Amino acid sequence: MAPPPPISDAPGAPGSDGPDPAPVPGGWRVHRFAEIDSTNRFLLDRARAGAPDRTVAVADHQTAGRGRLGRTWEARPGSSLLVSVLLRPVADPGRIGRSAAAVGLALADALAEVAGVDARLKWPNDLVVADAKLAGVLAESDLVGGEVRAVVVGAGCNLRADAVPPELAGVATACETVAGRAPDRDALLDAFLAALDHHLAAPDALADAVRARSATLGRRVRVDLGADRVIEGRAVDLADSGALVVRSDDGTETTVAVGDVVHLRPVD
Ligand code: BT5
Repeated sequence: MAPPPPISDAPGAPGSDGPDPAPVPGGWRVHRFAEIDSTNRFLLDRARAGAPDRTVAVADHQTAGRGRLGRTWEARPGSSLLVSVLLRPVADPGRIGRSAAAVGLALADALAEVAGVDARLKWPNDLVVADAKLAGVLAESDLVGGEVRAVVVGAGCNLRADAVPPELAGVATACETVAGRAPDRDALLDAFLAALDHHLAAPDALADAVRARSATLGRRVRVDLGADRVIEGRAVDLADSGALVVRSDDGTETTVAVGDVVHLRPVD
């Protein structure tokens, strides 16, 4: 029997927002775009229109890539992996955080396998190499009357060195910079979707896998909670929900569900 085609070769509606493409192994339906505003925006609209679990969008370029909290994601055309996945069903409230964790972990697995890059997970949703940001993950949801109908998780990962916006040189990095060359984007996408399939099938193993790859656990951190609230202390645990537990110097433990973290001591 012939082996299944790689996911990246799937007949895939290039640049299309027509019907969802036929599924490939793993059940992924991959929409491909040369250019789009945001793959997350596209999949949230598809989600509201009833698109199925495991619909995927990949773009060479985004003109309005989204970060968290209204921030933007920027990358030159063709320099990055820009991918979003739509996940259903989402009955339990912890699912959004877990979906984001599964995506971050799957991307880290794929980077190790295909690019020879050892990326760590910086809470809540970054992939870093020696504290420089290699990739960012953004989870958004389709909420109807307080009920989560679908989660869309997007990841932007810098492959070529020119993916890094010039103003972020020094705080961000790319595969080409850390490994000497940029991996093939479609090979990385295939490995990412295969790894995501694996993590989604084993949700009970997810929290420990995230802890094992965490760049944040054990570190001294400053957490910006928004509204001028900042705490400082040691990151002592990751709750199964994905929340970060920070122990301040006076021993108080705070469980942080949403926030931005600064790692205060350099990596060993
Ligand atoms: C993130 O937000 O890191 C989530 C980024 C998710 C992007 C993907 S691309 C595919 C999908 N479709 C979308 O529209 N979005 C997702 P946050 O933690 O808020 O970080 C945003 C910040 O990262 C920006 O304010 C910049 O400082 C920085 N940044 C922007 N572009 C970057 C890049 N190429 N490399 C490293 N850092 C970058």
